[in-house]
Amino acid sequence: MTIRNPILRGLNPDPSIVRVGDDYYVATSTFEWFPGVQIHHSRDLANWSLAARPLRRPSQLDLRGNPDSCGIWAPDISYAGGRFHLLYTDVKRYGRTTVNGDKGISFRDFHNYWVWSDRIDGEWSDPVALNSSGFDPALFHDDDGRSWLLNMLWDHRPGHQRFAGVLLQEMDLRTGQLLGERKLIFKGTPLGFTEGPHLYKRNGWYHLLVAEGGTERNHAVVMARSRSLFGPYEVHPDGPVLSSRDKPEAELARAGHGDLVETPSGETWMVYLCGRPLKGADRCVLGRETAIQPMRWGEDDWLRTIDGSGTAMLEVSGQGVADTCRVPVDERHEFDSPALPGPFQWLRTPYPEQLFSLTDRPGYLRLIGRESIGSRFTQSLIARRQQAFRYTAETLVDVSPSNFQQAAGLICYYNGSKYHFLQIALADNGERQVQLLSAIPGSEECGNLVESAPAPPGPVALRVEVQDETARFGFRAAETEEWCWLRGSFDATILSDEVTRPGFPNFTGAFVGMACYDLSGTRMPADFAYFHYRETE
Ligand code: 6LW
Repeated sequence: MTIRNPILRGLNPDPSIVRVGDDYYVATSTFEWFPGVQIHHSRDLANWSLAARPLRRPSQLDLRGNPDSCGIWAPDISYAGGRFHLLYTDVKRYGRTTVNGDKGISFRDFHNYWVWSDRIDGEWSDPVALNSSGFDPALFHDDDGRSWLLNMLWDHRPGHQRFAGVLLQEMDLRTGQLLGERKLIFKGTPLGFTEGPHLYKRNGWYHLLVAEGGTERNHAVVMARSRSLFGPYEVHPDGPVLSSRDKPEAELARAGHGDLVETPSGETWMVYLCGRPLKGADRCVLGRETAIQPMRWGEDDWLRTIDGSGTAMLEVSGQGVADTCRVPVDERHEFDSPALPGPFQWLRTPYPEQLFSLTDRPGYLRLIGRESIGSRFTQSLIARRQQAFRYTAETLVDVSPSNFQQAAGLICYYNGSKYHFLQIALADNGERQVQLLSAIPGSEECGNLVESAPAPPGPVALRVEVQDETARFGFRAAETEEWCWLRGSFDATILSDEVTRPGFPNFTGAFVGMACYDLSGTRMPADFAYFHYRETE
């Protein structure tokens, strides 16, 4: 059987993996999207399905106010003492990256938490706050029964190395209390940007695995080892264990941020994040995705890729029976159940009832018009990840704006400064129009009205067709078959990690879904009869 990477197409970075018996679980970042953290399950490392989104309750998480691409970073999943343990960072402030290498103060706010559950799909505990010294927390359960918290250290001071290395501190696994002093056990290699630490013990060696080089094209998995938990750690003699930094033609670019798992037969596999830039634009519209490949331990007790080249592998042979034909996703949701279908998420708030209802009008997803597109608080936007370079998405919306401050429709969204929104709104003459708003970083902060056309009466079907770099938008009356296409095509690659205002993070990948706003504050309803997402590659 052949596994084709990425195993989680268009789904999320910073993977952490754990095996319990014959079940594997991978946890990934969800940023400002709610619920927090995504956990996928597999029994053969090839076929994966969504198993849980653990952070759902207001007592667990509130992302209102979090900046774009902040929120939940790099969860770490482990199993000890008969429980699943999940650590994660809630990033409240990103500040600016070192634009032009500026050496000013770099204040950022990272809060690390621990939650646990007896079952992966059970109710996870309320979070215990651990520390705020840096991001990417992880647990190491030593064979003496003690557990240790790792995280990268952030140094905000002018003229200091911002990625200041890896901290270690003992943690009481019953209470989450941190014990003793924190120790800096590794300062990183000249690649810099040391983050994503994980620890493993094998043959009396403590093996430290980190991400370095930054999450763009220089990303790498780096390892070091020591006979002592507290170091000193000797860096792998071959350099990065896995990276695409020197392989510009690699189909899996940006390879880094890994984690290891051992199979029941004793094989070691690594999950890691990667990016697949669009050929024509060198932009990752699918964001960073999760890949996996087998590794091998040498006689010298160092880990390497199977061929020792450190290359991220597009196809790997493994166990089990995989759907290697990789059936493109074709999902039509009719919203005929009181539960939001699995692929959909919303933004920031732990109170989804303020944004939508699946019961107010049975058979419809009712969005409640709230704040503007891009609001960091209460924005009615329900969407799913774009998971392929070519797809169509279609919905049918029944909405009657009564003033120019209200609109609803279909949205291709990355963040508040990067989206295409095909909305139904009122023109100055009071007639309903189909309008396309596009927000492009570096142009007008919140976007421009780039196209409009009279809307047909009654419910309106809205459609987007994305073919690699280009998107086109259409609409029709509910009872007709003929699509009316807006003039021209639009740049789909805006919705990528690489297009940005200087110095801001872009970590989420692109989404497609439904949105509604009502700036007049009367909470206008917009009823969506279905959402059909179909991949065409
Ligand atoms: C994550 C860090 C990283 O916490 O990006 O690529 C951050 N690595 O390890 C957000 O995804």
